[in-house]
Amino acid sequence: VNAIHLKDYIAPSFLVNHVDLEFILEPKKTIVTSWLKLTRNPDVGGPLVLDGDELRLLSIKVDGKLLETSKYAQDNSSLTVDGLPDTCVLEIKTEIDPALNTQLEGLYLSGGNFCTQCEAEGFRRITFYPDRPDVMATYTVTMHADLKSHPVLLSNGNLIDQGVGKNGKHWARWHDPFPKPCYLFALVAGDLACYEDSYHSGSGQDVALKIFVEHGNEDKCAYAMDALKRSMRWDEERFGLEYDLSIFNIVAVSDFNMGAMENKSLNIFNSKCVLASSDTATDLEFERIEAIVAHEYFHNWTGNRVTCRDWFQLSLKEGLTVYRDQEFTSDMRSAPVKRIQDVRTLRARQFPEDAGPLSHPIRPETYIEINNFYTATIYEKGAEVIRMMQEILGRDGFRKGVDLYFERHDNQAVTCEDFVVAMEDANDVDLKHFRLWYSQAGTPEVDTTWSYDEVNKSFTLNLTQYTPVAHGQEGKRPLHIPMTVGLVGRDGKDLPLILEGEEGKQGETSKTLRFDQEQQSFTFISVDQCPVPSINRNFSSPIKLSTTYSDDDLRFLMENDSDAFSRWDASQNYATRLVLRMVKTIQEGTELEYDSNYAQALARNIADETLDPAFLAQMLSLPSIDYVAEQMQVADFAAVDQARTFLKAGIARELYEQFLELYMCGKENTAYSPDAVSAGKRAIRNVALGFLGTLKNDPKGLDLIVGQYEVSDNMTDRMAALTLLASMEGEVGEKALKSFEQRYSHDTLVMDKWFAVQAISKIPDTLGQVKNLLTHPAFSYKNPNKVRALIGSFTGANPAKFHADNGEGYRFLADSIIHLNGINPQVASRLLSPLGGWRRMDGNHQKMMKAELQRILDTENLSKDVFEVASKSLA
Ligand code: HT7
Ligand code: ZN
Repeated sequence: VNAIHLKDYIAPSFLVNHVDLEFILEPKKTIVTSWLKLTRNPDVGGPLVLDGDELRLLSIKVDGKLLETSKYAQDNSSLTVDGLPDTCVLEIKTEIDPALNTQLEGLYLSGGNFCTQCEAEGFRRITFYPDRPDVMATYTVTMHADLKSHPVLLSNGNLIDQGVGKNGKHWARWHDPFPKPCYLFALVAGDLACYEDSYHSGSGQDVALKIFVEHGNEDKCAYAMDALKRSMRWDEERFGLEYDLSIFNIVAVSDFNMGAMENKSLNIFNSKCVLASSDTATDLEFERIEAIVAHEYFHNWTGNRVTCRDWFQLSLKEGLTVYRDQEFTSDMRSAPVKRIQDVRTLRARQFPEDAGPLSHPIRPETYIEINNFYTATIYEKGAEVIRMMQEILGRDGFRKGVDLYFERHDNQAVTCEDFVVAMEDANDVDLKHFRLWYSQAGTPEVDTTWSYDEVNKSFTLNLTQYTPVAHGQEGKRPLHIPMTVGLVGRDGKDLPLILEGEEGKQGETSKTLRFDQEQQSFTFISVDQCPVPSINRNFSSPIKLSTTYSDDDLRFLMENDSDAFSRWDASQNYATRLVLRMVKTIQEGTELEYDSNYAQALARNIADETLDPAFLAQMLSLPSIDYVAEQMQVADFAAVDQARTFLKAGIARELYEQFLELYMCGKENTAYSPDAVSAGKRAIRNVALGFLGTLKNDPKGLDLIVGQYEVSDNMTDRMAALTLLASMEGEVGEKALKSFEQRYSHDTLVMDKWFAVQAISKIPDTLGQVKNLLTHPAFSYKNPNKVRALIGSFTGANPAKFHADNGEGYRFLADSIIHLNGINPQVASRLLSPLGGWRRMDGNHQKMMKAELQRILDTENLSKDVFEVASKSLA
């Protein structure tokens, strides 16, 4: 299997100025004809090499003349044409079978509708083409289809002509005036309903907005549409970026490998990321829809107008666009809560990835299958790197850099380096050292100690950084880390900060230090009392921080830190500490003891009426089992689960009255609204209910849960109750699950929640239940949402069950991957990561996990996707 290397990049030998495409759409036999207007790239010699995958070549013509077979050569992944004139029109006719396409890459069918997915390398499954992002062309697309079964015909750009043909056929022609790489090409043909609106831009342009969905789902589009309009406005106001066409379409499909795709003016979405109503979507799903709609829309500039030179630069568009969507959500909702959620995701997904066998820098240097590199590192760590630049340059400086980036690179395919250079040039700064974040993998670990000098009234913070050797990368160097700190005085208020050497400056209360050596000390002067330092405020850098905080310090910060993120982080830190102490006790076989100090600090937060309920809900949410286990040398998921449950039940017992009151007082009699304030109120009530639910033999709590399940008028509350009930053995859980199934059996997206809630259940035989559900009529291996809901939730979100001592969780995952390898390799390989964590397990678990990885590798016809992840995981 061949690996691709960044160092081997060479520019394309031919450029494509314009593409004409014609599709005669039939489910089992679609004929695609392309006319490529080619020009030789004067800088590069060699023949024209086109990519192709699972295509049947019918004919090739050059400038209208049939090409003899001796003039071209074909293998199973390319078509090479030699001796072409420097400019010509190459006409290629191919045949494809969309009905057979279960990989969901290229042209495929979803619920009988034709749709495409071309990123990263799906266009080569439609026609022979230089399938690389640095070949940018304008497109004209003509499609013919059956009028009755496929009345809606869409592609990128503007509809320029359409008509009705013979034999019940019709056709449409679209033209996209913006040059684009082929990964942004899209086509949809189907029987779809349309939800319409319009947008009036700041400069006075009207844009027609349309969301196409399966008939019957029109009433679930309003929220996505509103999110789209707010995104368009926000991008104008925050970045001065306006939409550039008079039409913007979104199509929702049921079968989709990821969340959504930013094809120029024709975004295609997983229906899960569009459709929402109070009865079908939870608050978190509403929030996710808002963020994904925004993300795809923002790609119009960061990704489409300025795209990537090659796929090693993926974070150029993804990290930057994630950063933009995070900022959008912060502005739409609560900024601290958004930051907390993003850090939770980073710690849950990116940190383990960066510490494991698949660790890679945000600009990787090699890959086997690019689909495996749509990772938390490229996306989430990539966004953190952008955020650090904005922290270093300030908001205005960052904006100047972005402006210059667009001024220089509009309509170009560029590199991460080009982005950093624009930041430097616009601000006249040197980011040479900072660039290391692009090429060095691994999460830096920062150790801090501090001392207060009573006599000189000074406070010194000592920082040491170290990045562990990640897979394949030795010799880590210190990074340029922007470290935001504050000093909290005994009265709980921030002290003014004056750094030694900056005496003349007015004391701010938060300061971003430039920490760029292995060891550095920072001394603050005129500190009139011994403070508690608040370090890495707002998570100014994506690091693992190790401190010498006492329990008292953590409680103090939990109650006083003016930085909401650090206040929450102190709470997480403290709870993690407690759970780890209890794990030790469990492993030693001694009796667990409950420490009530943590609950008392939480109680003081509950009593603080100035706190936003959404933030309080975060304060009260304990760190996950995975997160705590991640802090151990040898992970023991069962013990962490037991200790965490013990702590949660202890807090519930101690703060029983407070939780009851939180639950009762938050009750609202108004109709459901998905806005952030209302969602925050539901969040805190459901957190309270979750605590009450941990108390066995508490009829009052159980009544509240059952009552909430039965009477709630929205999916957030119903799901919160069902999640608790599904983990209860016996009739009460079964009854609720049955009633939910009956109520929502007609709604495929809601049924995914029903699968997921059973897969994460704590009942003794969860795996048996999951296996039974594989034969449920609503389950299908061909639908990625179903696979992720049932198999992915069990293997990725139920660690205590997945790591069962008998190894049956591992066996189940390997069986599922082997089966899915033949259906959808992308989905199969994305399921693999839990097995890659074997190094952190004890010897017995290690052996079983490795055996399953080996069994996967021994499978015949293994896809590149699964091979790459499984082999790297085992290495
Ligand atoms: N840019 C999009 C990535 C994507 C994708 C990648 C591989 C295979 C299928 C895919 N579907 C979408 C989504 C985004 O980041 O906006
Ligand atoms: Zn994206």
